[in-house]
Amino acid sequence: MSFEHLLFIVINNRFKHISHSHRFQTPIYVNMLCRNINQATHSAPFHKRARIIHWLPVFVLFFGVNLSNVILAQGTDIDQQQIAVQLSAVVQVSPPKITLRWKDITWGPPAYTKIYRKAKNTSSWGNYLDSLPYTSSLTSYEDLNVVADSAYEYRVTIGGGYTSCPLNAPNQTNSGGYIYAGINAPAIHRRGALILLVENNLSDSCASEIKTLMDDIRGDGWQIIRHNFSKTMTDVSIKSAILNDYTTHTNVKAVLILGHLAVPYSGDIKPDAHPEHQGAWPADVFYADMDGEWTDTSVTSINGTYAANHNIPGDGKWDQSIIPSALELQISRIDLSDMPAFSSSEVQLMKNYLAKDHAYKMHSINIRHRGALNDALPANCGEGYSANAYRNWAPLIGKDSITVSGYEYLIPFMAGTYPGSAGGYQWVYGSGGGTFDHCAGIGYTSDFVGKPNNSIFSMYFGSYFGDWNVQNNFLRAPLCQNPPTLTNCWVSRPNWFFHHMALGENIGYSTRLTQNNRKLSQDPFQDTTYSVFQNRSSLLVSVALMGDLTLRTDYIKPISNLVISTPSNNDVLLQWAASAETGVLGYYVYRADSAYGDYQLLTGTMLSSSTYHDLSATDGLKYYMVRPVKLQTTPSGTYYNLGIGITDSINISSTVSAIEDEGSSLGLSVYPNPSSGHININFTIQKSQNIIVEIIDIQGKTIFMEKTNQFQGEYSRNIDLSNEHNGIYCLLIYPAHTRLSYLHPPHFFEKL
Ligand SMILES: [Ca+2]
Ligand SMILES: [Ca+2]
Repeated sequence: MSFEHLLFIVINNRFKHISHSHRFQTPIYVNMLCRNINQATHSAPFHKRARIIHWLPVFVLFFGVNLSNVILAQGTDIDQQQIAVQLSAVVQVSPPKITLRWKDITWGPPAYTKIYRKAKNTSSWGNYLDSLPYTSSLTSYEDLNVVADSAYEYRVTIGGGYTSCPLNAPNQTNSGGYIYAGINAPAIHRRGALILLVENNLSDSCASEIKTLMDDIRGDGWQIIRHNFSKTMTDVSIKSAILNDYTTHTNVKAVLILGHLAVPYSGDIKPDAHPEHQGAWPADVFYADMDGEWTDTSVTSINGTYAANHNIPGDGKWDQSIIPSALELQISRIDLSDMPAFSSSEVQLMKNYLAKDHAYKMHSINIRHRGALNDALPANCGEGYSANAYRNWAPLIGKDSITVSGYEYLIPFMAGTYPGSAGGYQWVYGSGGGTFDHCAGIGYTSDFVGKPNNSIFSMYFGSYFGDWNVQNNFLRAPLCQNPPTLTNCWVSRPNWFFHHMALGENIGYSTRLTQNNRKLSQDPFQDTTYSVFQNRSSLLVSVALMGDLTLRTDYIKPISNLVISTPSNNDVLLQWAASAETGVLGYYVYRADSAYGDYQLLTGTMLSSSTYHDLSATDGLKYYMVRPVKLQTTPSGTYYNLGIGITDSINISSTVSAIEDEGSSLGLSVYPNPSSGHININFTIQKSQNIIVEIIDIQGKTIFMEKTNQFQGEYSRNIDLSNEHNGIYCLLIYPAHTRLSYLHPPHFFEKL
């Protein structure tokens, strides 16, 4: 008999013993899993699973085996899918309609299905749109009270069935799902200002990679305020710099940390329910709360096993266990320091990370829009850990694109070593008993070495490793593999909500919603905006995103070869090569006065050509950006998806003129001016040449363009602009071989 078989029997017997006994259902275990800081303590007996989870790290720590089979062999409380309503949407423009669809819920069985709807920026759902008696065939809902070019957030709650879990008074099931569904939802042109904090050593050693990161972030609609800081700078000093930016700049929305800048610690918490792991945990949320009161005067917590978690008054670790006020800013960190399991240096790991980050945003790597999960922790009396995967992934990738990897280790599965798993998974979820560098059923930190996979967003849950500022930490490990996963987070305590990403929001947006998802009361079943069956640990200071918060789910290829010129006083001409993306509808052009400043949209409507004239620029150094746009279809409907903008600059001076002096000899006449729509254009070309005649509107959009080869003699056209809007137009006449000079100065006329 092998050692593993022996261990299996030992553990199996232990668990059987527990499951047939009430001796462990004592208040201490109720406390372990239930009583997080802001939650009510339950006097009801706690379920056996609490005990099993507690045992896991002990066995794993000493014996180092995969216990997922063992745990699953015990049977689960419920199928964790039952806790998540897996929503998707099909939309129609005319007449406008959103049809929600979901997978049937069977536990209970349920008594009712309720549909709620709200606007994105409100927190309350108000009264439901509809409440229907539950039937197993009720798996869709049509909303006809919608308009196109809009998006709506929905919640579907299916519940009222019976559950035997004693925690769920009055023993009623309650499954929920969320979706942000759009009918051609508008493009997101501006996302606000992002404060980029770079650790000094990385600033030098990764200079060009960080420049590319900044260009990509700017190209996604962010302004950037950058600081390089030392590792030794305190969290108080860093926070002070952030606060200064927040108050002196308008529209600051996010903080992104590169490297091992000071890690704030806060609270007296144990979200993984281990008494020996209680105390202060890493709390980057400290950097994202602009007006809450953070104190270091009251907490004394010194009974934990790990000195890093000890917290006493005046030691620089904050008292707060829950965030003292809602976070104003999105926050995330790319910290790849102290990861010796990967033989590469921190600098090389960062270079690898930023290279993948860039390639993903350029849509130059092939992403499989599907998810893989390995679910080694059972539901724990309705606390559905993997429900986080089902609930979020249905609106993002579709409920039919979710693969359960089974009892195998997830890391080699993702690396494509199993049938059908080649090509990777955009989303990954894994749960299992944990230590700082291990998640049972998923693998060890060291397992990520040499097993590249194509995943982008991951979420893992298990004991210990949510406390991430530790050598070879498992939560940071996926970001260190090569090529790396781009984000990771410790989901389930609390539950996370990523559904807005289906229509173009970035993962930092979802992170902040999750961090701010505030309870209405001490009732652990009641949250406000995103209510989930047994949402433990919400508002805790430990909720954090590892990786680049600006990341999104869908990127399209950018434009290339942007050339900017000034053919005349009044005109800045932009030309570019089209995006190679299939299905690009057109382009938007933006202008700013500084490289990473506020880019204003110049084109009110989308351009269909690859040329733009800016007639409104003033003198000085100007930065221009061009972004392609595509109508993206996702399991949440459709939205206008902007590619990363490409930028270049030009110095505009009104004393420079490049007009060829043939103008007067053309004998140009444009009449009537103003006109009501039909205008006549007449001029004469003396010397045979290829010419282009173009009319643009005041926004630079091309209204009319005609190229004529080997033209000589009189040019005469009557052009119908009666379907165009009223306003000022500009006529341009130039030789086809170059747009850098004109045959006549730009000629303005008006339509009334
Ligand atoms: Ca303290
Ligand atoms: Ca606040």
